[in-house]
Amino acid sequence: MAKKTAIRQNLKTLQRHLGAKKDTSESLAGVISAIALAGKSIAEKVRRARIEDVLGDAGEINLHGEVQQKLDVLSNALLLHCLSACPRVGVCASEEEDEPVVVRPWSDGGEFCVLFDPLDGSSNIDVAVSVGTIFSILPALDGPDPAAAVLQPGTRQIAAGYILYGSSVLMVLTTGDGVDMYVLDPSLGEFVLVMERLEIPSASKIYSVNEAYFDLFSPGIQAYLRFAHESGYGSRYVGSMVADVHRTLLKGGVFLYPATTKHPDGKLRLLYEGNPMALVIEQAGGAAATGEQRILEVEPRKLHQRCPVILGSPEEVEHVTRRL
Ligand code: P6P
Repeated sequence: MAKKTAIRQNLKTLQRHLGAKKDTSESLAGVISAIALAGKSIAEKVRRARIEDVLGDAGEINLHGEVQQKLDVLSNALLLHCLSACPRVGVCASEEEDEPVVVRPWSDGGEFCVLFDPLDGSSNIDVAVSVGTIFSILPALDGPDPAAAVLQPGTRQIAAGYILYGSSVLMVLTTGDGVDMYVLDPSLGEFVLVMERLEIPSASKIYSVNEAYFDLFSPGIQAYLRFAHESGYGSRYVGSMVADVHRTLLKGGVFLYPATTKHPDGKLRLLYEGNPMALVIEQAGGAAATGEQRILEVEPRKLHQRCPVILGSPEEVEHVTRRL
């Protein structure tokens, strides 16, 4: 299990904890609070989805050719609304938006660029499987084209994390000095700190991959999977990145979405899935690689570019990468 400092007494809300952190400015805390506010609304919509009949697809196809779920569209709108109302947000970029959304220029206080996947794994909602919001916060850039700020490598992230809508609603967040976990307390309507400075187990015999693609994987990935089968590893795969990464963070192991012959860059998006998850895992003492380099060092070329993802316990990631 992840090492943790159990927080029993003097409950700390997200806002109070961020206010006390030396590495978190008031303006950054304001952006994170805006994400938390949107997350509370999304959590309510996800919980009541079947009651309010917002399940199923919205009848639209997004730019990736994927059927947009109604809740994708709603979650995207909630995040854009809450972030646009935050005076320090300059640019937003979303899996559900073709292009970046410029909210306000640097000269008007647009200090941060926020990228997000509003509801990752949304195709699982109809069967009540955990889904999540993934977010990445970069510095905005003072220049003629504010939207250019989205194309920065993951090492430039100021903060990153996810909100998991599961058996409980929780936020995992790093602002560059360790990883903290908050749970939404429904009686308070607040995210409350429950684990501080999480550390991922250095090794754990769990691997998480969609083995249906075995024949499409590279010989190196196939060799790793044979090693795992022969070494008594357990397999866990939810098919919702936030759920699979969260389990990996707490229990250790490795999560893989590698390149295949059909998708040479894998399926997951670099800027709002790979980078934020890589920062969280590295800040918890883990490793996150594409198979060729650290995910955080990939130089982005396009907003929606994909990247292979191999992340988790350092020893488990090494078992994979040494075979590639
Ligand atoms: P596959 C969900 O659709 C998602 O984007 C991620 O949350 C998840 O890790 C991946 O796709 C699952 O993809 O090909 O295994 O169904």
